[in-house]
Amino acid sequence: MAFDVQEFKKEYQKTFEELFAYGYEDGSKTEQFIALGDLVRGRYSEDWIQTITAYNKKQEKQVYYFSMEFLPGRMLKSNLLNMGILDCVKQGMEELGLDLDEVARAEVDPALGNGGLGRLASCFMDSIASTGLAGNGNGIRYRYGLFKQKFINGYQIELPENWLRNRNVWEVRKENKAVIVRFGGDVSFTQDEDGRLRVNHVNTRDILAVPYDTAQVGYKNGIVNNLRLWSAEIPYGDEARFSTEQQREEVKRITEVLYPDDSNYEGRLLRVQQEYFFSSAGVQSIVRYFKRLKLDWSLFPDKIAIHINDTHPTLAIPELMRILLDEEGLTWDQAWEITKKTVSYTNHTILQEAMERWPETMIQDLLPRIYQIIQEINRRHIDKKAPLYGEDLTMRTAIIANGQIKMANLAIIGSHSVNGVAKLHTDILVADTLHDFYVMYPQKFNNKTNGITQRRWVQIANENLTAMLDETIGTDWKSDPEDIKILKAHRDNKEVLDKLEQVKLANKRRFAEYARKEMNLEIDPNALFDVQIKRLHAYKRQLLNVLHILDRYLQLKDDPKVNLQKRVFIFGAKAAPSYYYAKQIIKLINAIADLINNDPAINDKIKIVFVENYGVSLAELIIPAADISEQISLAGKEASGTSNMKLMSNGAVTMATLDGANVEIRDNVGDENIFIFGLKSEEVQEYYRNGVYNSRDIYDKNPRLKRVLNLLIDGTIPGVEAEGRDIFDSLVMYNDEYFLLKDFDSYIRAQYEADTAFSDRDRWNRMALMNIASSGPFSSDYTILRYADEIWKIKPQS
Ligand code: CR6
Repeated sequence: MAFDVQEFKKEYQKTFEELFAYGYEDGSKTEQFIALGDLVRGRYSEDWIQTITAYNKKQEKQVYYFSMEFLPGRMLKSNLLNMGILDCVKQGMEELGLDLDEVARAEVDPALGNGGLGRLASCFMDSIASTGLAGNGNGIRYRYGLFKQKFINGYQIELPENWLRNRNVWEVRKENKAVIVRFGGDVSFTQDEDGRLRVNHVNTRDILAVPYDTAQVGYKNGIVNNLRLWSAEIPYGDEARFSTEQQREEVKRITEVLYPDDSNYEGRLLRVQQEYFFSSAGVQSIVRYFKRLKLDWSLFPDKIAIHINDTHPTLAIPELMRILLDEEGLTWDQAWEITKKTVSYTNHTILQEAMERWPETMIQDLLPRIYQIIQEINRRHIDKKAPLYGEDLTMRTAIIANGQIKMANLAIIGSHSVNGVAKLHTDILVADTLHDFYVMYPQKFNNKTNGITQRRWVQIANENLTAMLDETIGTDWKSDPEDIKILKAHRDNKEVLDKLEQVKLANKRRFAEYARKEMNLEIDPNALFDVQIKRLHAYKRQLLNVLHILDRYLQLKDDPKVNLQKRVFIFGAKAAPSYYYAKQIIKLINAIADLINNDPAINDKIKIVFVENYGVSLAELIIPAADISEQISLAGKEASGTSNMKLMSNGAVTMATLDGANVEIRDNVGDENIFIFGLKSEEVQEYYRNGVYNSRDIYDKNPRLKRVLNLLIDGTIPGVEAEGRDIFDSLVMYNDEYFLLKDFDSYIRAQYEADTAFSDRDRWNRMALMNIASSGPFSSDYTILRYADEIWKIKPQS
């Protein structure tokens, strides 16, 4: 794939002219990007073919990662980096009078995911290719990604995100690989001459699933894997059956738009159609591949692993059963054995509102044959387990109950592995949320703590830090992330600490520039940048952050001379459009920003920056500029978190509750390099169990907190009369579901410790250094190797 600069320049000019019939100098940034994208795709295509051919020839076991969401971010620089030609292309572009970064920004950031779960899937795709594993992604090619967020008068407004407006240079439409997915219809049975039952499934509504493939380039290893996203279309030759505009619209609707909910499920018909659509298409194309190998069906699990990312693709289980039973004529026991051995499942949340449950009648109408199979799985499960575990426990694990189908139960029963995404999360699954299943299947449960790819989150997002690390510890950390620990040897090296401070300052200036240009806000790069970037959710407690800001505000109002560290509070968060409370919090934060940013008495000691339309690209700008990483969810609620890992890798110090992967971050950096506060998970559990929490009581007895809370309702903050009242009531009158009031004091204390630490530059730089140096174990390369070794049973290619 290598180039020399001259060769690249020639090829780029040629590609551009062939595409647009004029010189690149006259092209728009978008055109310049498209030409570069086309050139790059052409450049890896040989390796792409080669990789797939080799897998097929060697009949290597392959994993298929089924995920409703992938959140790759812009792909140009990531592909260039992994191909090992980033520097060469950068120089070539420069010699052509172009700035690679500017051209790269013309790529539309495809927001085909909501948050952590989708981004994790993309980090995993990068790591699967980069560690040399035979792996494929399987998902949906949404016509519209997650909505674009705008603030109007401080309120969130959602606009459609037409990410395909300028053509997607990375995807390849594979019409010849399309499959038919069937909905509805009538099921009946007839008996063959040999006595076998034959299933007749007729009068179905048939939808064509067309795959669009995108290369997943491994890091300097020549491996190029495949991500397959399916699009719904009218079957060729079947146009007559979809003669009205409405019928045609219904087909297209299936892959039209991503549901904008994060850790919350919407029990809509269209959503379950999406889930079956991509699960069925994926399973069908896998079976088609396996059949070409001409092996005995019993070898299926030796060649194929299907991983389901949360319960969204769970219908892959009954779909595989259906194909093996109805189309391939296997017996139930054979099919069941194969299915269980093939499928594994990751749970990403314990929140009840995120647990998918579908009305039985909905599934029965939409997928009559799948419904029968689920019923049979359920019947056999109960028959088998009730004598062993008793009626009560067994019925609690039933797939169908009270007219609902519980997807997590189906996923656990129909797979051989169930994992959580951080140690604490897995412990809670085992001890509590999924305890009944743990009693039945202890061997299925395991932990796989999430990870992130430092290729995107350090090498691409933070070039300053990358250069500084290369200079200080060499370049091995790029291929072996653990090697970054060598940096610890420099913890007392003043020169290195100063350099690190300069790197951070440069990144903060870059963000300040953005705030000035895009938001018309002046911020001081020397202030402490305090960052909370994640979806807006009550359990993530952005409001606790707000209470701290208001507390500071009051102190400065009382005494403008009070010795407080100058801080810039940076927020990025989208709220699900129907999540009313979350949207009220957005409005509140924007109103407080207006108030404080424009109050001359505060004298810039506090600035609040709430960026619009937070996503992967903005994360790449903000994370390298962060001093503090806010990870302040109520203990037990955040399954893992992954921004915590990205921020630590970039030298931010974590302000954390002992939740999700924060616990493991603490274990790695040590208590002196993190700020821990708040209730522990067991304490929260205990409060829920004995029900003695009384937030009103705390409000009455804590004058400092009371004063802060009263700001929400006393007119101090203009324009939030309704929001302020509702939020106040949720905390004080309706007993504060997420214990903000309980954790307030210890949070404030931790924040003042952070102020003190920050004012000692050497101390702070050392903390930042220790965070970077301890971030290696959170590489998704290691996470993925553990999945491969312990769950999928596949080995890196040699
Ligand atoms: N919302 C968890 O809440 C975790 C990611 C990826 C989440 C978050 O803590 O880091 O998954 N859960 O494992 C779901 O999406 C259901 C998330 O992103």
